[in-house]
Amino acid sequence: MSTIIVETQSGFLTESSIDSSVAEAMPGVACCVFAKDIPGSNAVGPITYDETVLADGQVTCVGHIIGAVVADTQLAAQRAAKAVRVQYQDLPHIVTIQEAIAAQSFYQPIRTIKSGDLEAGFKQADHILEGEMHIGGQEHFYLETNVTLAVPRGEDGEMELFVSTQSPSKTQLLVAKVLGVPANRVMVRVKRMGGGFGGKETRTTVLSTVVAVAANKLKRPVRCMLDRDEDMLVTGGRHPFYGKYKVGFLNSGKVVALDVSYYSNAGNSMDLSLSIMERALFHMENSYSVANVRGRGFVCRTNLPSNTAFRGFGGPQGMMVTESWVTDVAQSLGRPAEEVRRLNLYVEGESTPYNQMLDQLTLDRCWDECLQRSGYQQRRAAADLYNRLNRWTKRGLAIVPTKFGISFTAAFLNQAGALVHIYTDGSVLLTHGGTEMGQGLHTKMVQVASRVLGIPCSKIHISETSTNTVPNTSPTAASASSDLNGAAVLNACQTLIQRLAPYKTLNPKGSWEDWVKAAYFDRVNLSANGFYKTPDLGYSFDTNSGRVFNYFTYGVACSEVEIDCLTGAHKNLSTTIVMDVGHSLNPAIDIGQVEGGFLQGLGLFTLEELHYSPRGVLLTRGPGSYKIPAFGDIPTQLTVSLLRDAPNDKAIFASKAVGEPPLFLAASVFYAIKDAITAARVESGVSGPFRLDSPASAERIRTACCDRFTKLCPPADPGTFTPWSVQV
Ligand code: MTE
Ligand code: LUZ
Ligand code: MOS
Repeated sequence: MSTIIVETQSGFLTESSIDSSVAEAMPGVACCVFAKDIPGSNAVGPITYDETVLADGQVTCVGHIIGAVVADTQLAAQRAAKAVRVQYQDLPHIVTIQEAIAAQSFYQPIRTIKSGDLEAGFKQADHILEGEMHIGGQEHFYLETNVTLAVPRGEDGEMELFVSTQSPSKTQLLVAKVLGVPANRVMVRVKRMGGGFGGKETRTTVLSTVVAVAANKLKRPVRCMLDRDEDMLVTGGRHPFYGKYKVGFLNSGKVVALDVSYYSNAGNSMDLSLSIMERALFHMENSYSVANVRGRGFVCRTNLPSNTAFRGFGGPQGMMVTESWVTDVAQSLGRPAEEVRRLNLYVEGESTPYNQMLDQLTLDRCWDECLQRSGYQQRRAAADLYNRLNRWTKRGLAIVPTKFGISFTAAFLNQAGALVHIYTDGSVLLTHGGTEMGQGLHTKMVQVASRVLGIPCSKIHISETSTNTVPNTSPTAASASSDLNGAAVLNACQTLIQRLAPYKTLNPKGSWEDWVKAAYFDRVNLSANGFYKTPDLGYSFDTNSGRVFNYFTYGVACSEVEIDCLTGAHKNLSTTIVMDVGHSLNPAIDIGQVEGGFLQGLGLFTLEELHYSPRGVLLTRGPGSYKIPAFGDIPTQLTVSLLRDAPNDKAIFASKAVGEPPLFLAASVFYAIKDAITAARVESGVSGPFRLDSPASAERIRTACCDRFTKLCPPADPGTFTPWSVQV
């Protein structure tokens, strides 16, 4: 199957303007599928039903799916899809955040978090400065693109789907809605994904619902896997953000007031954009205590493919702006940024702007250990010397903390289930609500079951995730899956252990297999389900009270870079990370997660840049034009250590969530680059705060270096370096 993707800007589409007659007559073509073929509802979306399965009338972005062609081979389907003629009438459109602000094109509500007394804070301040920053979006670039196989079962409207998704339950519900059948007729199965990174939390239904409609129409199995260019065009990515801030601080560097506004480019539907903006606001102070603060979040409606969850879920964008103002404060006082960061770091017992008290805080331990392990002071001295000796290459350093809130911010999602069967030969089939995407969740869940049941991991098997074994599951997201599913697995295994206890007592020297057999012959239920919900959650924006997060994962990274002031190229010399993941369930997996998250963040903040035409056509649709990190981008020296002796009493076996938190630590590379640029500017006689947008691409580094050559060029719009692309 191949999808027909609109290649125009937002336009008005009528039935008569689609001509599929040529396509339908092509060899191998089984049929075309359009909105009229949807038996149930064409109104879909993960939370708000503000999307279509197949465009009907209005097309709201380049990449909005209009229809599909089903053929006997992929090639035949793709050829036929190109032969479908679509005519449309151009409508006004909004592409960039700036255009959305000008048109006041915002999704509602506009969120605000306020704490302290902003006016009094600014009065108390010795200095006030303002600044702004743009952070570009990011393509998920999972190795496996979106894919769905839908198999109609020919009875009672049943359909079975094999989907590469983080959300089997959401897929089940939406497919049922689109087919007009109850959810109990739709079974979704997920063996594993070749990476998800948030890109398969909701946007997978853009494809899976279409494949289901096609399979339903033909009453035959239909499969579709998007090509890379289609996947990049259609399924959206990380939200670009624009942040504007005003910060008040004392001569000492202590920040006393912050007024910040965030604007995100959400695209043509709501998707998860409100939750993503909320998470950005919940991270607006990163790891720093600010007594008087107001943060506002504006979610911009634009004519781009809907943006969605991406590792960090707005948190990194929120904290990136924080680090910008921290850097500005240090630069305006002429103080080392590292001192200003340390001075403002939270201490135990303080509260966040959303009134969550911080206990078991390990930020200071991570900070001190990172400073020491990286040899920060020696490196600083060596870099200063290097910079005195070199005019056109400069070195820079930055040490950056992070604090990441663990829980879905929508409280109801913080639940999980498990189903455990013991077979009479003693082998165990384990199922839980989470999906495997390379993060090692299944390995960790087997470890949990092994520990509770007291049997080796080799006796336990996880086959897949499916909606008919564990129902009503939350997406595998928010880094919380081992916390949530781990506790549900623990719950189920404890039930089984209790049921087996009498047989163990009767035969203490027996084996696991003996007890299982004895229980079976005694007619004991050897299958149990488990359930867990995170206790004590329930934040309200109206009252700014109630717990948002179960706990926080902390980390600190120190990075050193070298920039070439004349080309804008840079080298990542070293990064030292200290991460608090509690008592790690599996240190090998967790270190891999820290390294992977860091590298993905490094791509976000220094390499990856989506280019759009002024009409909103995505130009970067493959690795040839979109640069993701490669081996050479890994810091020459990269050290990851997990903080010792830091048990977490809020999650399974004293562990902590790890998946998303380390991504932001790549900001240390960005701010090390900014530090190196600062050294270059000083030699040109320029000092004080300056704007640097993300990613720190070669163009941005080069132009920010501000020397006699850059003065020859007319000043570019920040972030806009080529006439054919715009910053969205
Ligand atoms: N690691 C790999 N290898 N592949 C992925 O797709 N997704 C990340 C993170 N680590 C991802 C990954 C994201 S966005 C999240 S939310 C978590 O894994 C989800 O899994 P967890 O809850 O089990 O940590
Ligand atoms: N998904 C979601 C998430 O629905 N809510 C969240 O809070 C969240 N956080 C991180 C990643 N995905
Ligand atoms: Mo991750 S962005 O929560 O899938």
